[in-house]
Amino acid sequence: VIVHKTATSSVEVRISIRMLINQHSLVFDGAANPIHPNTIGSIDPCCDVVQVVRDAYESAKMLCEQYYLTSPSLDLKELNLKSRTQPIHLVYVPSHLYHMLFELFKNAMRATIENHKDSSDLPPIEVLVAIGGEDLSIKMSDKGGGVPFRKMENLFSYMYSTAPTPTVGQQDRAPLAGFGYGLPISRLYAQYFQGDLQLYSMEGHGTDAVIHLKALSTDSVERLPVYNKTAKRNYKVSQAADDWCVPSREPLDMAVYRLAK
Ligand code: W6P
Repeated sequence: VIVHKTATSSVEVRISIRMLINQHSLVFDGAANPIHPNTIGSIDPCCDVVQVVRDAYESAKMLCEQYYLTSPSLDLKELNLKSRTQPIHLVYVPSHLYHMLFELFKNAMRATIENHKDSSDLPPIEVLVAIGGEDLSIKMSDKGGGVPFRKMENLFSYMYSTAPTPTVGQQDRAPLAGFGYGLPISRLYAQYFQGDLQLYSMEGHGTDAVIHLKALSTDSVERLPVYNKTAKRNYKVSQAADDWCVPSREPLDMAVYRLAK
């Protein structure tokens, strides 16, 4: 496997290699997956997007209820431009889609609950799946109070991810979603097949998270990392890329926080 000049991230390389190894072993194993007989390795040529949304919601809901004893409901709509009655299918890796949606649901649920602590009813999480001629987009909207614009880019930063989560009270329990590595990795999954993951937030209201995917399999070619001279130089110069947090590169106050713990 080769490393792209834009692939500054070792996670990108890891996603590509894992995809290749997994695909190879699944395909050459010879046995069809008994649960999903149509899949080719990890690729489902007829991936039921709405079903993956429901599955990811149910898993996040279970986690959420363990932690908060409550969870927001799901308001799911689908829009198929070409045929309004046809379900939305896509050639895709369901596990990647599930991973992204699960991450977004956890964040949306946490924001919703933390923002409605003293009210008895929670606003639902709204999901819209829309397919056009080119794009398949999934928008997840929460009314979790949003994130200030200034802090938006932090959500995709691995450095920020390692910061202690500002929880109220319980510092000893892992929160439902602690702005972990989940969001940056989910965006890499989306970008892997030429898609993207974007967050739009309005402080005081809520957050929209949109996953853009290619509707046509001819468009969703893998964004494979390529190894060339530039990449090689990059690896030599900046060994510690921003992907992994080397403890010695952490901000000082975090190192102090760790020592104090
Ligand atoms: C928030 C922060 C966030 C990140 C990702 C997805 C949804 C949300 N909602 O408040």
